[in-house]
Amino acid sequence: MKAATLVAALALAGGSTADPYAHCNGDVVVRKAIQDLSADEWSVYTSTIQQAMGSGLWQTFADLHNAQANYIHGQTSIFLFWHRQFLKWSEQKLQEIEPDFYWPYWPVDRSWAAEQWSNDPVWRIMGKTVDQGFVARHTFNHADSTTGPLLRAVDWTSDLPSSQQYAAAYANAITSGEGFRSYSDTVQAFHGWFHVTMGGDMSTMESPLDPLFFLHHVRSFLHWCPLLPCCLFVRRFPF
Ligand SMILES: [Cu+2]
Repeated sequence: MKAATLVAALALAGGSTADPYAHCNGDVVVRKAIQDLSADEWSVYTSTIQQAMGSGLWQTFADLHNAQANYIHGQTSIFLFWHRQFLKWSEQKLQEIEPDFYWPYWPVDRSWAAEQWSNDPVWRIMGKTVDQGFVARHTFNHADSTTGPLLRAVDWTSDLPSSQQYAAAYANAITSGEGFRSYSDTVQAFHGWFHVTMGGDMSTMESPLDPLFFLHHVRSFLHWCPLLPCCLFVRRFPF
């Protein structure tokens, strides 16, 4: 974070400014829930990803994640740091295709019960599978690209971590004195729960092949917002 931004953010924490985003240097974008995208934003979102799948860029995302897998999960590094940078870098690569592209998020923690998230409208775009296995004939079926067909094996009966659980992890990391390492590890465990529930490609280290990866990771990072005052809104930094 730029020093000037940090100073202004601290001032914000003290409630001394009327404009809650003035400290974001005017370089502001609203990072939206996927259900809130306009028709034009949907078009940008889908067409950009489809182009990336067709060009091989999308496979590059998954290959990088896979190649680094041993270093970016578990205890050898802090999960949130690497994955935050990964989201930002991949977003910038996609903006080279379409400058108006931004990662949206899926706030599944607010509708965490199985009967809620399994019936979310997002599946009309993301390709809900009735049977286990191939996700056929949907927006992001990239069977004709270098990546091969998208695979899912969703456990439609599994509840997911709730906003209350994410909030408790944050509070507990502070009150217990265990700090950010503990918080990051808990968020990593929660996000792993999502990966396992979706199954298929999402349960492997090639999980960025599935656009669900990005929808969920952005949501996971938004729980970090109390530490990063501009995180929902600023273009350049961070999530
Ligand atoms: Cu990962």
